[in-house]
Amino acid sequence: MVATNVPAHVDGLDRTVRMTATKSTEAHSVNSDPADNITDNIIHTLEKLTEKPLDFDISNEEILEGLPSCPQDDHRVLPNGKTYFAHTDISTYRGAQEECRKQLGIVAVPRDEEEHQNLVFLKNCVSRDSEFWLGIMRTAGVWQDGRGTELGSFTSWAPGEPNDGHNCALIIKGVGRDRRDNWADTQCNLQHRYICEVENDPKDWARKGPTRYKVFLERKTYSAAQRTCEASDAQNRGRLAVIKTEAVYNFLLTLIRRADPKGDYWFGMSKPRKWMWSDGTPLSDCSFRKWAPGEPNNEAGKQKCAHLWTGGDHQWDDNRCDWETYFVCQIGPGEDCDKELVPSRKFDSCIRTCIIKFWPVVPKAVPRGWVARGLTEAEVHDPSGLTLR
Ligand SMILES: [Ca+2]
Ligand SMILES: [Ca+2]
Repeated sequence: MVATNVPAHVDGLDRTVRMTATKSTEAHSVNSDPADNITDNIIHTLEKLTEKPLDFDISNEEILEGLPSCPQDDHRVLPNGKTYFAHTDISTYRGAQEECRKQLGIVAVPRDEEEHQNLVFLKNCVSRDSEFWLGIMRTAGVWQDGRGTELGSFTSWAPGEPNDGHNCALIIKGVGRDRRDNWADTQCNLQHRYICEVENDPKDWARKGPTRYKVFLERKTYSAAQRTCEASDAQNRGRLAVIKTEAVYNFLLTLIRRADPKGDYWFGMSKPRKWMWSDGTPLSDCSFRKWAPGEPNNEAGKQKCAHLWTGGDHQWDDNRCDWETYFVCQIGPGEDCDKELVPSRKFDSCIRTCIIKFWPVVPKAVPRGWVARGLTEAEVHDPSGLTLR
């Protein structure tokens, strides 16, 4: 173990310098870049401190031990505002681009040395022993990123690369010092890990994970609001915001209360026949509910769209879809709902356990039929006192 023995003051080395020490560029082979001398100095210093040669094939953990700690949520915000999100699955190049697109980004391709070092750092946090896609593909002889933008002047090809005529590229895992963490061409249909890069969020859009949200202080009917959301993204990923988790609900509450705490806001839930999220998920597939007390009441049989109702402390209320009010849009996949607590066919057999587990998440009022399923009237009236038998 090399880094274990590194004295504390070495841990204070500037991150950039340290990352330089773990990284090599084409410049190493020609030995002309001033950065090369810094790298060699650092390696020499580390070797002296640890009293043994610094083997560049030391493991991920050993290299990382002295580095700034890896992000726990596998993402890294760059000083220029760009964010790298590491994925832990493997995919073909096209599959990786598809996943990154869902996240409103592209497979990462660094545009300068600083971005490259950040990318390599995050990649090595995820796995130093895997190869990662570089976000470029060669089309008609030109390397382009996931948005079709040509690769610029910055490159970090390993010596001699690209040399196989393949149309995709990867960041090389630990082999030789002059190849590790640099680029090489490879076949596009192989499967590798990948990191997505996402640009700064546009003005007025707030990001939660892979999804952006925006509050519109314009009064529109539910369907007009939905059209505005759809039109707000060129790639048709816009819709009225879906609120499948408590976390998203709380996030949106903050946004709408900042925008206008006295407003009502459409979100993406309506009842063509049964309640559906605007992404097509039936509400019954998810366990999260936030109905205001007594809602949904389908007043006059005409309330088929849901809003965050200021009269109910911004909990959900069903209302007429032709009513005009503010709304919240999302672009991106949103969060998956919690399906664990969803009643299933097995529900009857576990009613007592299930209701304890759900309460007060699902039933604001316990359905009448539940008395017949083994609960007493009193327990239905107040399930909070329910105990297991
Ligand atoms: Ca090659
Ligand atoms: Ca209502």
